[in-house]
Amino acid sequence: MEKLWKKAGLGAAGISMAAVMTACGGGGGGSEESGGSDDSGSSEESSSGGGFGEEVDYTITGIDAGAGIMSQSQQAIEDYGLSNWDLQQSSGAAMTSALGDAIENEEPIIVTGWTPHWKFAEYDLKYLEDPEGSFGDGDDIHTVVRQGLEEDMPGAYQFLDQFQWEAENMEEIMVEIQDGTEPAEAAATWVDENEDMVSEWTDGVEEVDGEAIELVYVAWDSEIASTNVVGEVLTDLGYDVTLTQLEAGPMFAAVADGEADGMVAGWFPNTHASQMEEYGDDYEDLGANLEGAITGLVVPEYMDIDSIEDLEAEE
Ligand code: PBE
Repeated sequence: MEKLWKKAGLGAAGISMAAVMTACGGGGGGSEESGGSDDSGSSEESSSGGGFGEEVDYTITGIDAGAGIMSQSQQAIEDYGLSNWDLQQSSGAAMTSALGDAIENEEPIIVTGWTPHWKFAEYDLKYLEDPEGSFGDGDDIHTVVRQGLEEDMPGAYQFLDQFQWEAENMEEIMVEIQDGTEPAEAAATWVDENEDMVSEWTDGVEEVDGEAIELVYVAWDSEIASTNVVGEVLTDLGYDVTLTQLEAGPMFAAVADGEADGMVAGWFPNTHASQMEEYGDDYEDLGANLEGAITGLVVPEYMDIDSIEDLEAEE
């Protein structure tokens, strides 16, 4: 993971992104809980790792099947010989709800996790080290548009090309949405409160009068936040904006086919490697809108485990 932290700009700080983001967000998990699980978590058992599989029923709590992080987790199951482990398919919302429940009861849980995400502000969490590199070494999140957009809608194209922010910006709005604000409303407030950044994105962009534009996204918390912010700015520029929620494959296909105008959810080069391969020739990649995104397996800090290597298949 070392490379990855460097990429995320954390250098050799020796602490996880999770810890950093918790510190920034001032979230509530409480570091006083870091003493390890006390039910069966004797240190012998922990160091053999055997205890963890049993405790979590050899289950990794995943998200929607089409997410790249699911293929990466499946790869990890192979790379680390976790043959009897089950990658449970659910959704981003079901995953965070299971995580919240587990933390409330201080129970063990292993989830597919990613940064930026509000969960690091809310809970004390850590990424498991991934010495085999099953999750790659991080991504940038790219803006991707249909062929011909530049010609058809130069203003929208220019704005989408200039849209760029940082993990902490995205996380702010994610926390707001998690706290119960409707995504569109949270986006509008965020845009109002971040005029300086937004004016850089719209610098030199001409306004229009009700031109229709459609963005596609998947209901991942990170993409709900970014897509709503971009939609809000386009609305302010005079566009008639439709945000359409799809599964991951159809999202890429829609932009590649020209059915949708664009999206801001391409995690390249690792998480969406297969989509890049399949659709990359048919869309236009406008480059990174956010640098230093991370995917991996995530556990609560109180779990006495540090690496995917510590997990074991049933004996
Ligand atoms: N994610 C969030 C996505 C990309 C954005 C990490 C859940 C995925 O795994 O495909």
